[in-house]
Amino acid sequence: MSVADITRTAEWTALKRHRQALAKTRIADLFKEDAQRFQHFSLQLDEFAFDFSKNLATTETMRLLHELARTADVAGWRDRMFAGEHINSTEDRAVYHVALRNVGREPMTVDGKDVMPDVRKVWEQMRAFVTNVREGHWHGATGERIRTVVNIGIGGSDLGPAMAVQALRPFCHPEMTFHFVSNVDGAHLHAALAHADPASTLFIVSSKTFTTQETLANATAARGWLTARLSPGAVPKHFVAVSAAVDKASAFGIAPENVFGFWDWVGGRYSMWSAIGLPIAVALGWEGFERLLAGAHAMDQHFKTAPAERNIPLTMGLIALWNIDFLEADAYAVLPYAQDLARLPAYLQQLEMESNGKTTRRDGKPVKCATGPVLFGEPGTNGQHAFYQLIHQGTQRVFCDFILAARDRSGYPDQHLLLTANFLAQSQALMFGKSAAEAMAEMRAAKMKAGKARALATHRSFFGDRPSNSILLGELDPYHLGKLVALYEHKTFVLGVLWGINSFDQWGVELGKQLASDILSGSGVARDGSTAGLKALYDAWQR
Ligand code: G6Q
Repeated sequence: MSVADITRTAEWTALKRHRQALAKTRIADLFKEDAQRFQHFSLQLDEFAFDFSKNLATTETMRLLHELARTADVAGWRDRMFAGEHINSTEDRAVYHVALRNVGREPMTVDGKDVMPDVRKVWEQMRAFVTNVREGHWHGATGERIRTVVNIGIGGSDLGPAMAVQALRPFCHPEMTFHFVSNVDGAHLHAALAHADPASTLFIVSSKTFTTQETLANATAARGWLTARLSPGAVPKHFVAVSAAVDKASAFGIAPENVFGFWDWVGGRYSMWSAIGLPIAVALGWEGFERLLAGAHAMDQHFKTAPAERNIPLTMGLIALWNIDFLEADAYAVLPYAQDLARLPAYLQQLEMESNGKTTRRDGKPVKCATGPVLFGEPGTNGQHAFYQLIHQGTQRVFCDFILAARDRSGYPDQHLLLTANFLAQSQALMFGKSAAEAMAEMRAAKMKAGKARALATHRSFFGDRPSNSILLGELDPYHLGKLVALYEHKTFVLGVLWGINSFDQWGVELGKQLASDILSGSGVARDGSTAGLKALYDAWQR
């Protein structure tokens, strides 16, 4: 089993000491010392490369980090996850999303039961449904085929499918439109339905519990919209559900055969591989969805079997820990150089911040080191013209992941060359920076007067030495997206094990939900002056 407090281990102390020894070393120096640094500090899994060479990490750093991983028993925890043990201790559940993409034939058991027959049964149900809808055999109440799909869900029942359908846009059914409605703000539903034709619209209500306030409110409003335009009897032809609570979905008016099930061993933010991925499967077709699962499965197999020093999720987790706890990074930017990955940072925000944004260890004691950082991001090159300024010259230390697909499907190859040049240039700029002397020399070479150049030199200098990883995919297709997302999942898990926290619960989101109920019922408003004052203004402004 893992140690309770990782910061009290000899390996942690050795890393602290090692960090001091590197105090005067810059990342760029490491490239001068080792002409083969890229080969030594990058890992590959087919057409998937993870380059961590632009980090302040030496062979000794990696040796010490791997020692730490052994002490924390990362491999043991990984094996317990793959064995279906109840590693989600506070909810007493297995963490078994890896079974959902087990495209091999081996059984996978939870509590002594092979879950694969049930998983395959839902795959068959999904496959039949997806084919019917895509080929126009599923008819709405007036006999129309389905052209618009509206997924209603929130959090884990929204972010994965919304991210993946956008990421895989070139692979989606060309004559169908997909909307994802999550926010309880009616504006979100309104925007989705503004141009929708009820006769050809299908709603997928996605909720593991079928009790989530936002989802039920949106689903009820959508049902009202549909029945007002068609008829109350139209509901079964226009609503299906994805839920672990079949009875509750049936009570809503959804035929039990149109409820796609999943299980309590699937955590919300790890659920896009389950029936929660139904909109992805409708968009891509069943084979495309299977490719997504196969890509994730390939990463699972790699995580499970690759030796520690060649293991991509383990290495990525260790490098993140090094940046967060030893190099004191303040934040973490995920920067996809792919417009279609625009929702990836939001997806990863939930994955990483809900999983590892915690201060209590598994043993109930407080953690003694920094845990999950603030994660943010936007596609490059847009981010370059917005927040990269702070990453280059701000006082906050941000470590970055740059992501690019080598082959492009946009049909604009010249633009892909520009995109690629920017992807490569940004991590280079972060590493090298520019000294005031270099800035001065540049300005003087451009014939600027010495006084003006001197005044501007510090403004135009960059610290450099900012760490980053680069991830290069062969192509942004279902298979590679599966690998990419599974990589981030396992890296998040590795970090949780190292910090000694449970990455699979989310008690921190409960309090706000409770207070919203109190406020809705009126009892919570007078609890503090600010709330009471705001509510009084709100009421006054209704008139
Ligand atoms: C994720 C969380 C959370 C959850 C939503 C939706 O890990 O559990 O984001 O997915 O609260 O819950 P339901 O699917 O039950 O509506």
